[in-house]
Amino acid sequence: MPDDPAHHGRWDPVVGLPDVPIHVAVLPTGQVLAWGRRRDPHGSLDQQGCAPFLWDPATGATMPTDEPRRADGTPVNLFCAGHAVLADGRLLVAGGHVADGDGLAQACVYDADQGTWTPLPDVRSGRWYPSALTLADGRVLVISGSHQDGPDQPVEPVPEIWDGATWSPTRDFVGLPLYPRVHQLPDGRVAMVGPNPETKLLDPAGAGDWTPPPGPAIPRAQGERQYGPAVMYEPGKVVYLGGGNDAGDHRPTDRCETIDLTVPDPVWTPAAPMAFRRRQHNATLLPDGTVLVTGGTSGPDFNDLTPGSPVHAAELWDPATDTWTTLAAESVDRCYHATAVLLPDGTVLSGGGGEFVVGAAPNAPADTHRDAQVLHPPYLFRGPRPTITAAPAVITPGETFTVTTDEPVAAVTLVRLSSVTHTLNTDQRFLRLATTSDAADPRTLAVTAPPSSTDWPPGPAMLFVLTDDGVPSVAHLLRVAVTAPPPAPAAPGVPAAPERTAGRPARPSGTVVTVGLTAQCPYGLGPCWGGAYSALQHLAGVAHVEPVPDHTDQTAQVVLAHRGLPDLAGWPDQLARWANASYVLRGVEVTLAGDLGGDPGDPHLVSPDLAAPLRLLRIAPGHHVLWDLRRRRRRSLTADERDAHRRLVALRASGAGAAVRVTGPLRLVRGRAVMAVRAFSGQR
Ligand SMILES: [Cu+2]
Repeated sequence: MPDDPAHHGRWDPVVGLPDVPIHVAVLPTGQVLAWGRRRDPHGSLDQQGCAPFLWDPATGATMPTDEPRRADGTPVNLFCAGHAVLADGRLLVAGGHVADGDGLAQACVYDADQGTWTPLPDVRSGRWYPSALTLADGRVLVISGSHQDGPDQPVEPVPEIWDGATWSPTRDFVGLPLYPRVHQLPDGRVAMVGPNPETKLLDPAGAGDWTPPPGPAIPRAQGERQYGPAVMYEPGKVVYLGGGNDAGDHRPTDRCETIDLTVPDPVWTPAAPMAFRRRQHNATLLPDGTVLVTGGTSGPDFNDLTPGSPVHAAELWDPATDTWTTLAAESVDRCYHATAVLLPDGTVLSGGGGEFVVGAAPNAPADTHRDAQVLHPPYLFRGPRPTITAAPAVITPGETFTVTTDEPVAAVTLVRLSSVTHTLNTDQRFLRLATTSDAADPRTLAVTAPPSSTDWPPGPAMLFVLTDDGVPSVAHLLRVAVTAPPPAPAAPGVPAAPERTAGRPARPSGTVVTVGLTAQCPYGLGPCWGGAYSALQHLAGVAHVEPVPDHTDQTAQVVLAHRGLPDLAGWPDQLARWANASYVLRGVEVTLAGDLGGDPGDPHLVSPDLAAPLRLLRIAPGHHVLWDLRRRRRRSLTADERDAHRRLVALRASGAGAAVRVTGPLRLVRGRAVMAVRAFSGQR
């Protein structure tokens, strides 16, 4: 019965919206706040101002709302910001957009009751694609995001925490991914589970130390998994869904893994795969504890919109049985810049997509979606809905409270209000609450609130009751109060502004290797650096990775533990294991010193650092390791570079001094390393 909505759900018709809902938050008023990339849909993609609007699920009406401004009245563009729903129900938004890769340092809050934005003190640097997360004690972690520093576009390595009055830095973490997948754990720490393959834990108390999780450091499968969502489907339990790029065909994966971060030795464990490969998809927790996946593309390009590549069918994962059910298909591509959120009536709003630049040109206007579509999940077709007739407006962790319903129900659940952008929703949570029904009237329930604030960070939440058949009520909106103790004041000696290089070991003295990496992410290696930084550290022989890449040339610099050549044969597979095709190894270049040897017409470099004389060949355009990001191809060789080998041969023929320093790309020819000479210095 493919059309039976009780099995596959049903989509409403597409509704038009004033702008693309790239950033979406469900407000305590039940309305939805959204904004897109630009204030004027026909204007530049990089204007300041973003024209937020409200959408009322009850009436379908949209209306403009206040526009965020700095304290001096300058409008700010909240596109590419990170956001979190605060304990008091306001939405905190940090960072924003100047240009791709270059973020704003602003922060502000939106008050749904007033319909106004209020500026906060700036964050420490421009943050483009940061994540924000409400912590157990009500403070807010803001982490990652890139900004422009001359030609480089470094990712801000220092996270910071908002305590309601000031921002405080935590320990730095070089190599943060953009929009890190962060979640509050029941033990108080914050888990960063992606898109990098290695899971890291941040303790937001005190100085904010980072640790790997206990137990063996087992990376999540399939390496770097960009634009795959992570969902904490129970306190401490996370599922990572698809994303990334297969090292072979560059398509995203359908694979899913779970990790239970409440046990002593957490490991990523395979879960059932999705029916479709997906990247740029959204994952939404539903009132019955299942996880809905919508949209995304199955094609090899970053945001592959080739007909057939975007996935229109939704699917539903049940953590209790680890099974997937394919649901009805939506009408529109929902890929890059699409969003999905659970609405208080148990339906899901899926909207947006588009508004990006590939190379020099923006996406086709037809691929920009100023619209949304509502899914009625299968549970809404399985019988009459129960009704909550009374429930408190505020609950406190650990307490027991009373809920009355119009009929006996089988379960009471809580879903936190949340916000979403770029397949990232840090705040969404689900919990099944323990209940006892009254012996005299089963419609009166004694319900146990979440045990503690670490299990359930404070803030607005949707309370649902469900029938035996899993049919949910419309939510009762309430607020979970803060009970976690206020944070201990930072110990003296905590760095006020930790230095990027502080406390790092001295740079080793081995060969310096320039590594050409082509990022699948269209913004290049400057902002899209975290996965590459992490993968480079796993290459054989690498003792040090420079903390900031060269954005102009799209290269990274590593230092080997030894003098001599890098492991040319092993590196491509080693990189693929960790970075997948999120980064492709374009080639490596080194500068080596030695004496010229070999036939006069076929010079070799001879050095005690080299196991064998290194053949020096003429450079061809396809060898160049440096990249032209705008044109998306290797840089052209200059006349001097094309001529370098001829001049080297002439030097050798002249019989003049043999000591040279030669720079050029290395590659393997029939299993032997050769260097294409791009430049050299020596006696003439
Ligand atoms: Cu974006």
